[in-house]
Amino acid sequence: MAKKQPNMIIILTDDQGYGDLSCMGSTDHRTPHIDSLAREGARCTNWYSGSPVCSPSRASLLTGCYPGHAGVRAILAGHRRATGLTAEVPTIATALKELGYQTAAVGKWHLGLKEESRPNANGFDYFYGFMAGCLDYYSHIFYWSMADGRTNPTHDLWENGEEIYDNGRYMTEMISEKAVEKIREMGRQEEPFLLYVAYNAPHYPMHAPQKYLDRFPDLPWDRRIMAAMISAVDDGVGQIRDELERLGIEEDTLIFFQSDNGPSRESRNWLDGRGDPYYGGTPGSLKGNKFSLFEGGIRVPGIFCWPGSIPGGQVLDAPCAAMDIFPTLLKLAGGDPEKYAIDGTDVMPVLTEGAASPHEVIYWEMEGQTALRRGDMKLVLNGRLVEKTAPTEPVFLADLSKDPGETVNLAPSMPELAAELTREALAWREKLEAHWEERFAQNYRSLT
Ligand SMILES: [Ca+2]
Repeated sequence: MAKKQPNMIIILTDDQGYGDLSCMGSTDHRTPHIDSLAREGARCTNWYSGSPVCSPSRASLLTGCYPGHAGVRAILAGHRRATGLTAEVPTIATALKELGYQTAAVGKWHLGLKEESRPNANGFDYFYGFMAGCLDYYSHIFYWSMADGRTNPTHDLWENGEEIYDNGRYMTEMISEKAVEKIREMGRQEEPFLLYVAYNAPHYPMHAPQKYLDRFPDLPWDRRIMAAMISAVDDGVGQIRDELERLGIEEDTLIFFQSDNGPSRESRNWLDGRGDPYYGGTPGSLKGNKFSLFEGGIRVPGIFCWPGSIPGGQVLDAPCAAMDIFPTLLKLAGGDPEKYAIDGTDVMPVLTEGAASPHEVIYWEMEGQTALRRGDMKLVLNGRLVEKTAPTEPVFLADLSKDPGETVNLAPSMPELAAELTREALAWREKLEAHWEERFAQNYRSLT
């Protein structure tokens, strides 16, 4: 019999492509532990992130809102005054804490560095990790903005509000170790826990210890480092599961796994000085990469595992999104999603009863791009494939049931539907812009 209020573990990977797990069809990666979550749980093949980039995607996951309703619509800066999420928009940690949960976040935050945007100010009792967008895996220094001269390299490793140093250790292993430690500590208490484990792998810089590289001796170098970084995460997932088993709380604990956005082709992935795109990650058969509102940028692996409560071995194709995590977890904890101004919906009926998607429409926006999915029809306005490129078409319409790779633009042959969906997408965007202007824009004008 599972505990009345289950423990919940959210595991997030960073810039990990739809195709880069063996359970998602990869033939050259090996991810046995993540695959076991899928085998013993439900693997969602139409799971979506809230955004094709880091910060808005995380904001949507943690708040249950579209990024524009959560107050985070762009990749946030990495200096220590950087604005981001504020307590004005509650996170799932805030909500579960009110229901008696212990709450902890381990790994990458990327939702702001100024005091009121930090994890401890947004519902997490405990935080260990870093708060900027990425970091050197061994020195734990944020080097991202060096080239533009605006930000100096910044050391970025924290335990709650205190800066700590642990130079030379591999970040992925540090995250796994701390996650296990927190499970051991929180799992022994009477109160249930929420643990958010946000790996920064396989986000650049592409670093992996030799022991993981040695697992993939025959792959080309760019693919090999990607496989090694994900393999290190996979080991961590195994350690997390082992700890739950050791404590005998597997059936009391729901695990959710997803990636925050599609694979990055940014040239800064690659340290060979040529500045050319990196091809180590793959969206599988989907089109587009990180930054794109085509499927490759936003459709991500989504896996739920809760032995005894969510039937195992399921492969589900109902379109659902990261914003659904907040209401789903809240309801399981005995809370009422109706009390929160959110955009997501409880997806337990999808996971346990084979129900259809609770969403008639799901929307996305990223700078000049706007997109929606209604049923199997997907519309992308000004869609681009990667960052800093021109849109491929002003209006792109695809039927994902027949063409998940968005290869054929149906807009010319279905002009009425294309026009109708365009009006709908633009009306949503207009409303969101007005809401943003009224509620959040000022926060960003002063300090980003
Ligand atoms: Ca990311």
